[in-house]
Amino acid sequence: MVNFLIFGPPGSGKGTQSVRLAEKFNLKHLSTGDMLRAEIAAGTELGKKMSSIMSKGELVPDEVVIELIAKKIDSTKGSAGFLFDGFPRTVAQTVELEKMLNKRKMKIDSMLVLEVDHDELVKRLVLRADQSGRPDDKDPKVIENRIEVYKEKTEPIITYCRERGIYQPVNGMGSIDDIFKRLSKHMKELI
Ligand code: B4P
Repeated sequence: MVNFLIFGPPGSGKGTQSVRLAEKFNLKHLSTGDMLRAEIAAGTELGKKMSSIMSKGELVPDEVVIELIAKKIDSTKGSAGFLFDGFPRTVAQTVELEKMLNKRKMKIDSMLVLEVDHDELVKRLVLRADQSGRPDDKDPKVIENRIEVYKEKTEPIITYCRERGIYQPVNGMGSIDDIFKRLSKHMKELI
């Protein structure tokens, strides 16, 4: 199994690229954002609790996403590996993910980091707000908060992964097809 993190600030294209990459390389795509939105849509107790945190652009508690991911890791069979999208988002989540994978004789093989200018991030999210109906895309202040939260709580994972030799920056500017080709090239080297 080969396991990838797809990483980057909100609006960098993680979700967009993950769907295509998972199909191309037969990877199991695990998006904690999608899992949390599914809980909200289903009206579960967890969804109700998490919805106000997410609509403010804050991170939900580490233990919540760790549990969601742990369940999926154990129930997945037949794929060439995992593509983690939007997880981990804190160093604590990264440490837990490593533990979960190590226990199952796996590791994080590569962290692909999409690099996108700030103005382009905001532009993409504002544009998406019209179609997605996501409360965290609708308010420009929430978008800015998500980017701030990323810098403060999520970006430190880059240093952590760089020290482990798995950090791979990728230019996330340009067309969706061009970025897909760049990401595919890096993934092919490992699969
Ligand atoms: P996510 O669902 O991960 O939301 P996101 O960061 O906005 O990324 P997303 O994948 O949706 O957007 P993308 O970059 O693909 O998280 C939502 C919330 O859930 C978080 O704020 C947090 O509250 C919570 N959460 C999730 N995981 C968590 C965790 N592990 N711990 C704690 N809390 C967690 O793309 C955005 C837009 O750009 C799209 O509309 C797309 O069409 C467009 N786009 C992409 N590439 C483009 C390109 N090249 N050109 C033009 N447009 C492009």
